[in-house]
Amino acid sequence: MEYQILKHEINEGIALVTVSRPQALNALNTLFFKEMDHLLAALIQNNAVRVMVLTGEGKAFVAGADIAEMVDKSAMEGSGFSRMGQNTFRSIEKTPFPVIAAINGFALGGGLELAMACDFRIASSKAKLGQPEVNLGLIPGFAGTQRLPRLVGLANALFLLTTAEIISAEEALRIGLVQKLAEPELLLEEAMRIARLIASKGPKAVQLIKSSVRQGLNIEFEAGNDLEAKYFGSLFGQNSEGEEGMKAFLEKRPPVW
Ligand code: CO8
Repeated sequence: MEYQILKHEINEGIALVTVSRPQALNALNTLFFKEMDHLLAALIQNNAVRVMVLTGEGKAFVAGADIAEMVDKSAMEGSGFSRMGQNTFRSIEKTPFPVIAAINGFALGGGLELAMACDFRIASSKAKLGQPEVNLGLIPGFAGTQRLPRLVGLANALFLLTTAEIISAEEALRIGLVQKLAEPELLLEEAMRIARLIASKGPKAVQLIKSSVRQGLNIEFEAGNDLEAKYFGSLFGQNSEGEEGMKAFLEKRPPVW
């Protein structure tokens, strides 16, 4: 597929994906969702990919869903657009590898929803984040009403969603919406440093952590424990990743994954 909006490159197990539609502040349109679905499927098939970093080109990470595309939609078309975005963002959440959002600027509306579908977020100290949908007489439609309270708690989520307040990167860090800040010119370097750190760990263990944590959130605690015990066991045995990691420790050498 010829990508018009998404740029991507894969180096040393890290897929760097850039939303590149800067003339519209990377606003999310139907083409974006088609391209992202296609690219995610290709990255999942590629066993070399251990971590993905997602960022935006220009002064925005993503300034929201494309208002120009949405304005004429009927109720049914609006729901369809919402479903399309929800499905794509769910696919990001379900990738076997961790996905890091590197928030380089505005992350508004659908843009913050996209960042929230990633596993964690690093932001430029100049980034601005918010859910301004109510300014447009809308609500978030890409699962923002579901993910935001899970990430920052009920009251912080309702505050952001109902006031449409745009918050600074520092405030986002304070409420746990982002996990780390970096100077704007060092953001990508820092995101890649963290991606390389994760890529250096036991690859199967990293995948099983993502799967255990994400699946565990949606099931009973005891069922989550069962899942964890099953995954834990799968890392043991002859020629297993766990065997190599533990032997390497005891033999005082780096592991060979
Ligand atoms: N959609 C379409 N175009 C956009 C968007 C957007 N979300 N954001 C910016 N643009 C365009 C502008 O129209 C402008 O285009 P042009 O040059 O042709 O006039 C260009 O990008 C540059 O933008 P500005 O000139 O406005 O740049 P500023 O630096 O002055 O302002 C802002 C930056 C503050 C980010 C401003 O652009 C803005 O407020 N953007 C809209 C932010 C917003 O409201 N986002 C939420 C959108 S709604 C949403 O995301 C709902 C998600 C769920 C959808 C569910 C499906 C049904």
